[in-house]
Amino acid sequence: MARTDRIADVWGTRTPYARGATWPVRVDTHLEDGADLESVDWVQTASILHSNGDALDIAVDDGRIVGVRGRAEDRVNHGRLGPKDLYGWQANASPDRLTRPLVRKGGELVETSWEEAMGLVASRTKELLAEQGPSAVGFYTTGQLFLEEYYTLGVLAHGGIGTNHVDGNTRLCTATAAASLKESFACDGQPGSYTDIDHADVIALFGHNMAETQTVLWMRVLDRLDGPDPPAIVCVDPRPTPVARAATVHLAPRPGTNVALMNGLLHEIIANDWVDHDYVDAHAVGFDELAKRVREYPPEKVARICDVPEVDLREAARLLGTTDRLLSTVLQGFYQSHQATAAAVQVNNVHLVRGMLGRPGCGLLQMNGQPTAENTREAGADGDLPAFRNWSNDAHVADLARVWNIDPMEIPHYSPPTHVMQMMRYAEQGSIRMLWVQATNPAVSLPELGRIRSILEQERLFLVVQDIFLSETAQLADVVLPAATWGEKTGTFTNTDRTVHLSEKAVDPPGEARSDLEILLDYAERMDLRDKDGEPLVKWHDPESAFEAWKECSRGRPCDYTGITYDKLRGGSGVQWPCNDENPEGTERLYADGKFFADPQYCESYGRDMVTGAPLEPVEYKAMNPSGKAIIKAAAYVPPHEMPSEDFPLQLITGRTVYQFHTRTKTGRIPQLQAAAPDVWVEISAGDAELLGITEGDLTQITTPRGGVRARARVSGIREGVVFLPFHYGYWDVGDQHEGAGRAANELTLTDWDPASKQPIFKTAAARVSKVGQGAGPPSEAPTTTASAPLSAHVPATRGGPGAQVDEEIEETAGGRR
Ligand SMILES: Nc1nc2c(c(=O)[nH]1)N[C@H]1C(S)=C(S)[C@@H](COP(=O)(O)OP(=O)(O)OC[C@H]3O[C@@H](n4cnc5c(=O)[nH]c(N)nc54)[C@H](O)[C@@H]3O)O[C@H]1N2
Ligand SMILES: Nc1nc2c(c(=O)[nH]1)N[C@H]1C(S)=C(S)[C@@H](COP(=O)(O)OP(=O)(O)OC[C@H]3O[C@@H](n4cnc5c(=O)[nH]c(N)nc54)[C@H](O)[C@@H]3O)O[C@H]1N2
Ligand SMILES: [Mo]
Repeated sequence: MARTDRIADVWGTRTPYARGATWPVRVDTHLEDGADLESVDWVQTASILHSNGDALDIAVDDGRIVGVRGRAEDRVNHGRLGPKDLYGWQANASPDRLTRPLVRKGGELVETSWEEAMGLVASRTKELLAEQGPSAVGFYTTGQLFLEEYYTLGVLAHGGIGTNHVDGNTRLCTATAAASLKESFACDGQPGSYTDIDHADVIALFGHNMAETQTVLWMRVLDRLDGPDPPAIVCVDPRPTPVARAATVHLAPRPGTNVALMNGLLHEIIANDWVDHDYVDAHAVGFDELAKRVREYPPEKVARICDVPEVDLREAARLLGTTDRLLSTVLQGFYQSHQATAAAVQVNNVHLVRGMLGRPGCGLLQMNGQPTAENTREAGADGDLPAFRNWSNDAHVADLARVWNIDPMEIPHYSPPTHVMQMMRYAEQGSIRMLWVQATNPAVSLPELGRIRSILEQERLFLVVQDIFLSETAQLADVVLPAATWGEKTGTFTNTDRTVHLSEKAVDPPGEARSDLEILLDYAERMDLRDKDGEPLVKWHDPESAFEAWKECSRGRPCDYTGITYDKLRGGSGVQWPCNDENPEGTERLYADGKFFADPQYCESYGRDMVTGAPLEPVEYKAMNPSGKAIIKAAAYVPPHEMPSEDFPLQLITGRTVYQFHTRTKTGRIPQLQAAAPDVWVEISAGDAELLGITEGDLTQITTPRGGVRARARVSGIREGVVFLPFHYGYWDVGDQHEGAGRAANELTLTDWDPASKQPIFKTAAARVSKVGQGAGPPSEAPTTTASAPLSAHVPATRGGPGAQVDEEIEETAGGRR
């Protein structure tokens, strides 16, 4: 047994293993001081602070959560946990939790009863439906609830209220994952599996800081790297992330040039004929167009556009082009950057032209970010129709109407679902008059916050916020609904590689807080939503009955859950969908047989034009892809919309650090995590710092055409011309140095989105940085263990101390320690 400070040593003790071997078990446990192992009960769940789906058990003593332990038997993590999960459970018992509903009276939020709060929500909905109809009502949900909750929301919003204004914060997160999969495979769903790490010879990470954002998946990669025949790593990221430091080839492109870079890589793959022509001929359409397009992107030209060394580009292409087992992952460095969908699609193209799908080690993971984002998409809470039904296929709409026992005309499908940036626009213009925000904090997480605040503050907008804390958004609400959260309610959720886990209730929620499912069921009842026989539209009453209803909705669709039950998920490992009569134990990889969900009658989507975003007509799709093959779609590079100028000479990118989660409503209240990354910082290169007279720790002002933010400088190995801000820091615990100035990165970001996925662009904006005041400050408090590692040797190392000790129990087997 090792005891490790998992703030200082984020990834813990190595357990090397060889290609094709089983990843050894290491069980990580963190309990509060004095917890009595003899008297605790263990309650099964999975992690809720990222999309990896690490399975764990909650230790419960006397009705309280006292710690967590990774689940050794689970396929995802083999017992391991990351820092956020090891310490994050403490947020549940925070004294700041919301315990009673609040309503705004005389300008103030005051405590009230559930009866009054829900009565108000229902009566306002009814008034608006009578006055204006369903277009007055919008729902903005999340990637952090459970499948059962999303499905209930999907049914009541689409089938009951009949509004097309339903989206999730998954729009900011994984809309491009879904869009790119729809473009290439005509359907959402990750082809790959985490076990591909066990077999891959090359692992390529595109705009993905896996080391900090899926720490356990990265432990798996690190253990392969420490074993015999380690894989080569290709990293595409402008910052020196821990991934970049472990890479065989690190390409640090200018932000916003991903399409040029991918076209350069594809140019080399095709020019060297590293193409699996048999695979392409049998299973894909569109190759010739790609070959023609990438001819315009020779390495010397791409090296200039992206500002990367030509030799590195060629070497990366050789690695991707000559391996037999390639695993690729893609995340926000592509999804939130310029030409998001077009860039992510080019990664799919690498796998298609190389025939690298459906075999061990040949994985493609268009990653998710949030823990339950997959379910938002599956259940239709992001505006799409449930179970990957196609809103532009009338037969699919009719089939959904059959499942819900309503008239097909009651399901809005006359136009694409309204994405959240458009919903904000409608609220700004006054046509959306009620907005119900669930488990997301748009007053910190949406771009151009000055504008977002002015929209959410409007008197004429009835704002309902359902949260567990009084977030920046909740403070603007007319009604605040206190929710129960993870550990306090039961439900299922699905990670990036389609593994479904059950999360059981371990303790009671605080005060009068209610689960999100209870809140939605109560609303459906108050709205008296009915099917066409006059029966209640929402026919379930608890998580398990909701899950059973969802299973029927998923029957025969790509994400088929019909073979899964709560009991099947209890005790052992999670199960990967599709799980049905044909695949009773689930499905490790999609498209193993070169067959896709792309048949015109079956597919989820006919795709979009990646430049304009216009949906393809059914006839256009049928003409292009009559026999349902994969689709190779080419794209030309165009420069980012906001380029550096004389006034704003730098490129600003934003993102994450390992110790904090999003707007920090949870992690900011956890001593070990908050102390490791207590305040905002700005990463700047040594060259730019020198030019601007800035040294480590100086207070600086970062300005874009939208606003300003104050942050202490971290002089780091980030590429020149680029500055980075973490977006975690909002306004609930600001210190003096921010007085009168902004702190949230999104004060600076722009109102702009990808035409195909509608995902906002958080990763390219022009900015300027200047020093505030005179004299050097103390070093910035940015972590030293991560991408923000300082160049200066004088910055104290990030440590957790006594409260951060974690037990690591390593299985001693042949495959284990070497
Ligand atoms: N610790 C922690 N883990 C998390 C989360 C968290 O908040 N904290 N959130 C979860 C969620 S919801 C998500 S979506 C994921 C996100 O996980 P990631 O996508 O890994 O995280 P980010 O930091 O947003 O962005 C990744 C990288 O993109 C790079 N980048 C920026 N612009 C560009 C560009 O133009 N091109 C390229 N190639 N790279 C670029 C940045 O330098 C950054 O290192 O993390 C999940 N896991
Ligand atoms: N500049 C910039 N902006 C970004 C990003 C970026 O990289 N850069 N990343 C984007 C991405 S990928 C994401 S995912 C978003 C995240 O942005 P948000 O979704 O706004 O961030 P969170 O802090 O996770 O907000 C979740 C809210 O739900 C509450 N909550 C937690 N659990 C529960 C529950 O069980 N029930 C209820 N009802 N509430 C609960 C929390 O207290 C919190 O207020 O930010 C996006 N914004
Ligand atoms: Mo996300």
